[in-house]
Amino acid sequence: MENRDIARILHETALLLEIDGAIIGRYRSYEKAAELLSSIPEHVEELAKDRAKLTSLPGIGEGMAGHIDEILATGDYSLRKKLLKKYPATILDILSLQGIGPKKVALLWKKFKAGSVEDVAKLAREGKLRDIAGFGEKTEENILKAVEFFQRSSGRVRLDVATNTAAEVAEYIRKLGGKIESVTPAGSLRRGKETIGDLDFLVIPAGRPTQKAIDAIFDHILKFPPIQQVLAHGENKISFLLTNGMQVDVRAIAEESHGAALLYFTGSKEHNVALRGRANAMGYTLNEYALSTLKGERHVASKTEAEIYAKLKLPYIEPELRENTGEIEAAEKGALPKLITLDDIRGDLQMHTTASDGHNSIEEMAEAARDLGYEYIALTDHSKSVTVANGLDEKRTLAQIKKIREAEKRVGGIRLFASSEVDILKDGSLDLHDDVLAELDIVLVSIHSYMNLERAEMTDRILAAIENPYTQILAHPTGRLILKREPYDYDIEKVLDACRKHGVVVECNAAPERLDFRDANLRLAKQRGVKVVISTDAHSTAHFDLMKYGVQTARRGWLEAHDVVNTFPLKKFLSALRPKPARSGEHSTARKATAR
Ligand code: DGT
Ligand code: CA
Ligand code: CA
Ligand code: ZN
Repeated sequence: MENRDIARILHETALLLEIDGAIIGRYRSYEKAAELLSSIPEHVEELAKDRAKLTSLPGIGEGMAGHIDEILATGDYSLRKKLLKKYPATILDILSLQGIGPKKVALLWKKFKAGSVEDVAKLAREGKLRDIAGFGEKTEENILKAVEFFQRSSGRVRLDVATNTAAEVAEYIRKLGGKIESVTPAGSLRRGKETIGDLDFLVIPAGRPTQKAIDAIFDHILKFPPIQQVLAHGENKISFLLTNGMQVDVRAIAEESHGAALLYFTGSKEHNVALRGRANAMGYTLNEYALSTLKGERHVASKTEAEIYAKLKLPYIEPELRENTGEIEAAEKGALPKLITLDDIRGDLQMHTTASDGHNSIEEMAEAARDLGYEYIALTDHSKSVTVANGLDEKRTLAQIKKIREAEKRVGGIRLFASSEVDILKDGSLDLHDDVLAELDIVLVSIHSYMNLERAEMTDRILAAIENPYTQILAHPTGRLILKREPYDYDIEKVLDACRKHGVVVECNAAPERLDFRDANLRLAKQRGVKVVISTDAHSTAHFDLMKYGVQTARRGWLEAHDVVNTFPLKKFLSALRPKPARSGEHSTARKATAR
């Protein structure tokens, strides 16, 4: 069992306990354990073999260790199951509505027996929520908006959940060994979309496939333990539902049609339709088996995607670009971007340490980053207004800067930027005094409050932050949380133009719940001449691995290495940032952010 699976069960238990009115200490202990498990690099299933190792983890006592053992042994947890007898499983969906927490869910259950998003929507439509303490007419309106958002996105899962699930499915299928040639994920996952509807796999049987061989392959796959229901079982296709709710489609295809099938099942549908139109205009037909002459009497190409593109007089088009948003026209003109890759990344410019809400120390983060081969990182703990994350005030920020300087000497081999994720206040001013901003090597700014301002006010607020001479990077620029929270409403083009004017870089936050800027906005940033930085917003060393999702999103935004400042070597990176304001005081102990 993976850490995240155990963490999910503990997290749900915490939520159900809170809804059930348990005391804070009780549900917080589950929540803390869940957070810990999803952030540590060690494999808990291994650790749990030795009780002392498990209980040496911070916040894991004998009691919690016992619960973890139970989850590992049974795949579920009795308290969670007991609570789910009392409340419908759909009650947890209500929590994905923005602005509704466990306390409100508990209240709605007590008063109306509302146990699903539909129940809550009905109450809101009937105007029954406005008179409850803590709700009101405005909340009712917001709930209806949130319901609409929920229904639009329901059934889809985040890219990281889909990626991890796909890896487990593929690993299981690979146990077939010599019976298969290959197994490849296709569909929206291969295109790196931020949310995934279902997983699509292509399996190529070894040798000349007989129906018997395909049946044997499918028989093996259908024994994958997490399957909860088989949805379809045909000659060359099976579909099933996993216990985590994801649907999986698997198709068996002969080796000779590998490229055609991969092209077809990778999609997008819109890209396929456009390619088929092009094929027809050239006197061909294109389907999942081959590119053929119009009457289908001769196969022109089928083995690799590249061959098919070539016959259509196009260079190879990367999966992330296949959305029919101009990639075919660009390919025709030889104007496709040379997309950024994970290997291009040389540093990570947003992360948190134990000084605010991170799990690891400055040294631990620095060593892990150095081991990844990074040349530089910025340590960006929260500033004081973000009290829930134990944000740092001026005094603590100055102390943190000192610690970062010392850690840099101790760790060696990597440049550490003393930085801060400075909160943008409601009026657009920054949350730290200028004297302290001047001491920082890099100033990141972002919003964590008043996210529902009117469009004009929000635009002005962000513009004011960009105009602040200390601002260098605008972090998670739209504040959206995938499947949870809509982006702030503001004039993105105006903001991008201000970024270009002032040399402010925009972030592509790689955390899979954010991916912010999203693909289309990254493309817009590039068109408007604004540079991008891809950062993980790591809250532990394990999160450095999330960089891949940021890079994938950047690829979907057509970005090349030269569009992204953290692909640059140290010196060039620093010169790509907005210069710091000239200093007036002469007593400063600050050091200019130089490459040395
Ligand atoms: P998803 O699962 O909603 O995240 O998105 P996809 O793109 O994975 O869509 P899915 O799973 O329905 O189908 C996988 C691929 O199969 C899709 O990207 C393109 C291809 N495909 C599916 N249906 C059609 C169709 O009606 N026409 C064409 N040309 N291609 C299709
Ligand atoms: Ca799919
Ligand atoms: Ca599918
Ligand atoms: Zn933040």
